Amino acid sequence: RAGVKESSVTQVHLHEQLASTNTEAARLGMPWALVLAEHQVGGKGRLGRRWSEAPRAGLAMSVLVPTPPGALGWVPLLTGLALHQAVRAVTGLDTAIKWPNDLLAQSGAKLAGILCELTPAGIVIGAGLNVLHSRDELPVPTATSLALELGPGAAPDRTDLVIAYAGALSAVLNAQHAGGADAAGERAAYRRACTTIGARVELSDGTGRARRVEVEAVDDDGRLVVRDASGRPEHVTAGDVHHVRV
Ligand code: BT5
Repeated sequence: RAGVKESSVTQVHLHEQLASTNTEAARLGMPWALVLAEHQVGGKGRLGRRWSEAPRAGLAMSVLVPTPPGALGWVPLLTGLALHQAVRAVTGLDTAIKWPNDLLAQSGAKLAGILCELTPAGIVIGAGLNVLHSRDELPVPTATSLALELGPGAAPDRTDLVIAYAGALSAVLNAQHAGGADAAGERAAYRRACTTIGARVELSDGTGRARRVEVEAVDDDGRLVVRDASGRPEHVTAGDVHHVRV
């Protein structure tokens, strides 16, 4: 990738307790410093929702990266790809990416969520991953953890996951920055791992209104291309999808 400066995580800030690693990464304002918390007590989800953690069971990780030129819509999606790759590299588990970036187990239960926030200093990329949780430690019935998915005796090492994620995140973002075939390769990898493409889903726009649509693709801006009953294609930037089983 001649001429493109490669970036990667340069520092790790490990906190015993924080309200939100995203808030701390924004406050710190240091590009590529990875902020971790053993216990995140005020975790933020998307659209004003909450992300719940059990102490020392999950991973809450945030990093501020300089805002890349163009293609901003792909940053949250490629973050999902990086986490998917890290989980596979460390545990062998093949997770499904639900657009834009939830990681689901094969059962459809949620393993991880991602929140990207645009700030004047750059994009704060936050990821929450359920690692060691027992059933009782999970906040909602729709959640699962890597330990539960892998079964007894196979609890993955959280440090290994942090290292794999930091490496994968810098690799996908550097490739996106390089453009051309590198960027196209990452987008193709995302599309392969994203099980929302080709699915029939309930699409809600955050106001509680939901409709059933068919998903055709993720376009070059990272938007979902859907078709409703009228057959008219539409490009969706934000919202929630629920995979519908048929
Ligand atoms: C997300 O939101 O999935 C994004 C979560 C991002 C969390 C990370 S942790 C590090 C960084 N710092 C932060 O403050 N945030 C980021 P959303 O799609 O809105 O999903 C939230 C919903 O998922 C909640 O309303 C619950 O129903 C459910 N949920 C909450 N905690 C969960 C968990 N640990 N596992 C699975 N589902 C959970």
